[in-house]
Amino acid sequence: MVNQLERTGAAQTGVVIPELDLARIERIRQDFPILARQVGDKALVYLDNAATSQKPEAVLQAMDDYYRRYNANVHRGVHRLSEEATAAYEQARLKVARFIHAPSDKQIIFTRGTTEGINLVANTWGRANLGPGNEVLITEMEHHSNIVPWQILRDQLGFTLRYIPLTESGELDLSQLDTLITPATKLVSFVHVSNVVGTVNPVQEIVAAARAVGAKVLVDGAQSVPHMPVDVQALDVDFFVFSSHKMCGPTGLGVLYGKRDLLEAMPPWQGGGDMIREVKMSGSKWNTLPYKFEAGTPAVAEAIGLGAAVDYLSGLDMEWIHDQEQALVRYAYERLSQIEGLHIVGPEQRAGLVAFTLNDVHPHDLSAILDQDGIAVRAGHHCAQPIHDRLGIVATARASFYFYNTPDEVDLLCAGLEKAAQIFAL
Ligand code: 7TS
Repeated sequence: MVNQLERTGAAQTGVVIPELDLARIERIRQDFPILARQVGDKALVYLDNAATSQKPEAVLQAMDDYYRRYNANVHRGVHRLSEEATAAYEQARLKVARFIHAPSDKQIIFTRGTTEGINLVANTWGRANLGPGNEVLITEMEHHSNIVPWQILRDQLGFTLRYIPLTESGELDLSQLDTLITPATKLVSFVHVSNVVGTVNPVQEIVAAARAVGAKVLVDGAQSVPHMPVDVQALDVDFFVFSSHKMCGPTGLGVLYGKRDLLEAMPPWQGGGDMIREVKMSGSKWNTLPYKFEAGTPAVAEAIGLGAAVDYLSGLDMEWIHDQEQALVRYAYERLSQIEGLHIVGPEQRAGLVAFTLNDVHPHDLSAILDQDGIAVRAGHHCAQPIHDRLGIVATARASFYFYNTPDEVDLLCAGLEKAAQIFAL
């Protein structure tokens, strides 16, 4: 198999980024079987990590081991396999709690993903607390998963949905925050890190404004938890949601963290096995946290996989991951800025992703041309149409990085884009 670094060769460009530990990155790449694959006759250059990350051997093995050695349902049987499965499932919950500094694993609810976490809060806390005269405040840079559930609920319950606007540079315009957050505001729900402009939002500032009027805060951490240390207690948020598959874990699983008193007071959402303490024909009593919100057989293998992913990321160290990505995205920003006709959306100070347009080439065409060189980027509106509307563009192409990406891959991306610009200039 061709060694990615040799093939693309930092030496070719002579790029030296002192903050990047290329030797360690090269070792880390060996942990990800998929990074060795070819796309056609080209080595894969995977730059679509905001959509989903790749999975290290440790995660694949943990899930394989569960299915091969102790596959059983959890919280049910008293047989050995079920006890082992239950222990591993609950151990994963504990690992996640520690990873985001939650005070207790009882406050970690396993969901299907970020999307389901937001829908859960909307359908339980939202239905119990929102109505005419109330306001929910979101932002113009939300992923559809933090817009549509609130629109559906607004249409049913009659509250008002408002948006924090964006500045021209793609940051939240907080200058009007005191007129946007009023005593009518019951919830402020916003993204920690934008999946389009890469803006890192000032959670604490918004939390302080929300607290001043007694509003609750939900933060969408889908693009932050995989890439930086997150402490939900330091952020002082009421709800925090994220997805396993963007942080080296499997698909089909996510996490909702909530403050204990809120979760205790919230009614359940889905009914079924595991979420009850007692069922009579006349009615039922709910189970304790976190099971009240986990109806039915949970995603056991996936939780065990996420536990392994958390161990893997912690082993690398989240500070280190963040620093590496920051160094890489600064380099990418600089290189991309030099390409004629290329327009980057969003601020210079950003998380590890860059969305852009190139002249008037459609991003899907760009993506198709890059794919011929084995380069995977995403094109489209990235499930965030309102921010594209706000920025006056229909679609962008987006390169999103993770700790296993290299400057050579950035160089290949730039070479591919220059080639695309030439093709479309003809
Ligand atoms: N919130 C943000 C900020 C996201 O980036 C995404 C997924 C979601 C929520 C939804 O996560 P899910 O796991 O429930 O689907 N974002 C992307 C993306 O940028 N490209 O593909 C998926």
